Amino acid sequence: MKSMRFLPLVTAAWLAVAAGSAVAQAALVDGEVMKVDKGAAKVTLKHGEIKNLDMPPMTMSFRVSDPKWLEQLAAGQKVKFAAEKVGGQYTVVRLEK
Ligand SMILES: [Cu+2]
Repeated sequence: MKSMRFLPLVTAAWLAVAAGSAVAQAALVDGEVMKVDKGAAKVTLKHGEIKNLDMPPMTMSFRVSDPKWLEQLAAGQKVKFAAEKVGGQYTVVRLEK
C-alpha cells in the first residue's frame, strides 16, 4: 500500500480547509452576558439564533477559545460572538463587544 504514506498529509490538509471554512461561515450572533465563570473558563450568554449550530435563541454557557476574553466581560454586557462546536463542546471562537 504505497499510497498510504500520503494519507496523513492529505488528512491534515483537509482538516485545515475544513476548519478554515467553518470559522468563515460562522456569522456573528447577538448575545448578552449573564454570568462569567473564570474558574471554569465559561461564559453564560443569552443568545439569538445561531444558524451554523442550528440553535434557536436561548440562555446557555459556552467555553471560550481564549480565557483572557473573560477578564473583559461582565454580567449585563451586550456582545457579538461566533460559536462553534469544538471537541464536542460549544465554544465562543470570536467575540466583539
Ligand atoms: Cu444555545
